Amino acid sequence: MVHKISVIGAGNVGATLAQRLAEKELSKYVAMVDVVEGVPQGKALDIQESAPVYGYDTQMIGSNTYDAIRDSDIVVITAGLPRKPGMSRDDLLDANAKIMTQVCENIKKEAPNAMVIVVSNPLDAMCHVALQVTGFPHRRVFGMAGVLDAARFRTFIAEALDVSVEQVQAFVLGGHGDSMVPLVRYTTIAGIPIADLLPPDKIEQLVTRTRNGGAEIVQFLKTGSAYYAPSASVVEMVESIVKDKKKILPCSVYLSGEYGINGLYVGVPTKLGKNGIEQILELPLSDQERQELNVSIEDVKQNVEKLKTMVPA
Ligand code: NAI
Ligand code: 2OP
Repeated sequence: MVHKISVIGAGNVGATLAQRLAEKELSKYVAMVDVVEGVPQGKALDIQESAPVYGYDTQMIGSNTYDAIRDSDIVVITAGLPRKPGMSRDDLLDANAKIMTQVCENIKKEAPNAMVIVVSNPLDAMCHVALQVTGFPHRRVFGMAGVLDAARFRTFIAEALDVSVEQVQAFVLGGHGDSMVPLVRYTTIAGIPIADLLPPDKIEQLVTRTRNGGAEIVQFLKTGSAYYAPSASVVEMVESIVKDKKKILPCSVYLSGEYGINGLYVGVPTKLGKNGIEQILELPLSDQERQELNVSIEDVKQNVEKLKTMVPA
């Protein structure tokens, strides 16, 4: 157990995440900060009052000011706008870059030793803002997306084969956008390659559904985007750090030459432990996978280029 985990943004993802963290007792304190007065306080109290029934001793803090996150071990950023039907994640760039800048200035001041997990979209570009504003080492600033995208791919595969989702392993590379790259060749069911169990056209359908997984939920909800699977995905990352499990998880990380990419946040397999990103794993890619990754990288690069005109260096 660590001392404190803080969640910035007490909206759908942030509050659900705070609840899940509290229930797992991964830290003594879970703090939530939001700009809307009363919301983090009310949600924190509500989660606290579930503790006697559910059985946990995590202490909840809700606040509109950043002294609440002082000395956090981990800070998760979920502050920002979610997309609405018809919007892409990239449409959030301008507004969320400004929110992210303000949030990260406060994290730098109040929790200078924290690990920062970015959730706000567009994810990979927001990681750049977080790195630039905090000035923290690369291993302490990374983003959640691949765990969620892989979880969606795993869900659809398990459904198609009518097998336990626990036995489906999958990896999704690249940026958290429509051009993400579900890696079919590295996807297995109880160790059996998916290509041995499903025909190519069915696999292609599942890949497409995964790429559109976020939009599928937005179409249903209409007023916001997914939050149950996203918050569960952050918990898997936090747990790997807190318990030093060293799980291999896809995270958006700053690449310095890996996969031939320099100075860009992209989703790749990483080892996640008590020091944050402890290793970046370089998988051999086929020509087609490489091509698809290049398309995804270009999309991330375009957002980062746009950021340079918005966020002061
Ligand atoms: P939401 O609208 O329910 O919650 C966002 C919260 O941020 C609101 O409570 C709002 O008051 C707060 N906020 C706004 N400006 C703030 C500031 N300056 N400081 C502190 N709090 C501030 O949205 P939701 O559904 O929780 O999504 C949050 C973000 O996470 C969105 O950008 C969404 O696109 C992204 N997301 C990313 C995922 C991923 O896989 N990386 C998955 C799901 C959501
Ligand atoms: C998702 O994939 C909105 O990025 C978020 O659901």
